[in-house]
Amino acid sequence: MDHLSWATYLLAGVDERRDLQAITKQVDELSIDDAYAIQAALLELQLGRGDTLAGAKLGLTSVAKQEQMGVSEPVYGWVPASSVLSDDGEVPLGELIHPRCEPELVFVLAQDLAGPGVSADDVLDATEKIVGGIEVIDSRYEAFSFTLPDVIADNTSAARVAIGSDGVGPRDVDLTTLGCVFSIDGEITGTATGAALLGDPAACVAMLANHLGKHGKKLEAGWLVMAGAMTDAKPLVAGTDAQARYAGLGSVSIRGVA
Ligand code: OOG
Ligand code: MG
Repeated sequence: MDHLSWATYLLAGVDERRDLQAITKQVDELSIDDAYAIQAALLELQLGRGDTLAGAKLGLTSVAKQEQMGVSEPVYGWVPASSVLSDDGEVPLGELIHPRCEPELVFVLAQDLAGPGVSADDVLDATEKIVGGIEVIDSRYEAFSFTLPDVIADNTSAARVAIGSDGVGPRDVDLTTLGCVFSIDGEITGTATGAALLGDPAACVAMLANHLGKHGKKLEAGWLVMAGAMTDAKPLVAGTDAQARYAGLGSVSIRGVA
């Protein structure tokens, strides 16, 4: 399989703000390994254009998201620096295809984390602080519909992310009971605690470090690591105000602008 040509196919969708037919509709088989190889080639293309890495992400770590997307396994991807929104939280919609937004806990790392063998405890030791965030996802596939390998190849739908300004030390909070209230235009659309993320957000980050270890990569000091959405995602259209309020972490807001 030609990983670079599929990466180029996906990047054209990003650049031209156009949705694409899923890869699995066009090939007989797309293995998970091939999907991560396409994802790696896509990242190389982005870095080759001057982007840098701000961190890494998990996706589909909550039952709410797995049920919404019909995919029941976690996925791992990258957070390019160009995807981090400025503090005003404005999301220019002309740059995106059919964005959705979702509340996420974000780990800011003080130390590298290299798998295999990384535990949830190791993650807490390596974390500087936990902050609240909102991810804007934007599947490059038609109808926001995909299989597991498709979404992996597409860097797990990553598009934009807003990061809160208040953080808390990883051992100054119980991540499993940390509550989140997500609202769209002032209406609460979802609530969850950290335990929604496979029982423990730190264990999710450990899984990501161990996944990267298999590919000779690691999570790096200074990176943002997004643990995955705690509730299902909601459409972000012009004028939409999305707000995520987190116990002890303050709130994060974004707004879709035409
Ligand atoms: C896949 C990306 C999932 C999350 O937090 O669950 C993700 C998608 O839903 O398009 O980022
Ligand atoms: Mg997400």
